[in-house]
Amino acid sequence: MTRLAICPGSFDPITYGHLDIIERGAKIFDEVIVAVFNNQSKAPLFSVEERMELIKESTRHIPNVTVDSSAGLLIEYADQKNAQVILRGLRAVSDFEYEMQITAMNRKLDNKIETLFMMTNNQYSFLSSSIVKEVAKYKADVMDLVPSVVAEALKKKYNHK
Ligand code: COD
Repeated sequence: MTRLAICPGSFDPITYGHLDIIERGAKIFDEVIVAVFNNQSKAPLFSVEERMELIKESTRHIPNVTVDSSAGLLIEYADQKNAQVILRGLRAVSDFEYEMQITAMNRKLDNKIETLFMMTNNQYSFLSSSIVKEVAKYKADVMDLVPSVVAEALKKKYNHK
């Protein structure tokens, strides 16, 4: 049986923190689908297509990773794909409460699919898409935080030369 994990998120845009979770997941599972969803509580900077393209460029080196998107419920998507696992990253205690809520709701909707959490790599524990957008907007260097294609895309979005 192919062991398939879905790595869902808004990825607006993908950061080295996300990429670390995706790379580590790809070592454990036969296949990882990075799936872009809209988070109702976040207004995205990049369109779904732009986010997918940035993830594709950033994960080109990982052969068992594919990129997809969905406008539906995560648990229904995971079920349609016959995934065994939803893979999420955890940074700090502040992530925990939110993750517990969505995991509990997903389990109520479908209890076959497990949610697994991977602790962030220490060096990325402070890193989030929001913080990257905040500093990129003010022209700070984000090369250590995101793949270079993402840094370029941020410059374009904010009309920086
Ligand atoms: N280190 C490690 N992990 C990280 C880091 C980092 N520096 N940064 C982010 N991550 C992890 C996050 O913890 C998360 O696991 C993943 O990477 C993606 O993060 P985000 O911020 O891009 O994604 P979220 O949290 O906005 O994603 C939420 C979903 C879009 C998955 C959620 O809203 C959803 O499932 N939407 C679909 C509709 C649905 O089913 N809703 C019902 C849920 S109960």
